[in-house]
Amino acid sequence: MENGAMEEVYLYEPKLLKEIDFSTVENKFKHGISPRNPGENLILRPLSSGDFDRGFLQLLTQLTSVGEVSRAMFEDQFNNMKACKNTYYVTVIEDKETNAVIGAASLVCEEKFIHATGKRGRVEDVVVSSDYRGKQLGKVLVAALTFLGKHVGCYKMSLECSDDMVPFYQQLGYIREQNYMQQRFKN
Ligand code: 16G
Repeated sequence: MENGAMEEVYLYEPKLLKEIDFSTVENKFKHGISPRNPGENLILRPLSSGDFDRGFLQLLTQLTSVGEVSRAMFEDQFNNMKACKNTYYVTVIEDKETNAVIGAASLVCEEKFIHATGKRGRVEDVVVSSDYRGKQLGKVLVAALTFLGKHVGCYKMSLECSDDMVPFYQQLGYIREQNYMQQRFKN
C-alpha cells in the first residue's frame, strides 16, 4: 500500500451476510444462483474502502447522477457511513476475475421511537452493470438485503421504484402501496 493510502476496510462486518439463512428464498432463483453463490467468479460482500478503484462510482452512474466524486470525497463519505453504527449496509457484487464492482445495493436502517424503538429498513440504489444484466444479480442483491434487514431487526422494509420495476420487487415479497410523495431540491 502506498504511503498515506487508506487501509482497506469493509463498511460493515462481512460475517453478517454469512449468518443469514437464505434457504427460503433459494427456490426463487434459477441455475443454482443465490446470494451465497451469485455466479462464477462473483462474490457478494459489503462495500470496501478500496471499491473506489473497482468502479463502484462508475457503476452508480448507471442508476442516476453521481456528479464529481474525488477519492477524498468517497473516503469521507465511507467513513461517515461507517461511523453511523448499524445504519448503512452498502453491499456489492464483485467480479473477482476483473476486480470490478458490477452490482450494488444499499440497506439503510432508520431508528424509530415507534414499534418499541424499532427500525425500518430501506432498500436503496440497486444497480447491476449493463454487461451483467439478465443473470438474476438484481434479485440476489435485493433478496440479500431484505434478509439482512430482517436479520438486523427491521420491523419492515420498503423501497421506491419506477412502475416497470414493480413486478420485479413483487416477486421478492414487496407489496405496492399508494402515495409515495417527494419534493426535489436538486436533480
Ligand atoms: C431509484 C432507487 C433509489 C435511488 C433512486 C435514484 C431502488 C430500489 N430505488 O428509485 O434508491 O436513490 O432511484 O434516483 O434502487 P434519483 O436520482 O432520481 O433520486
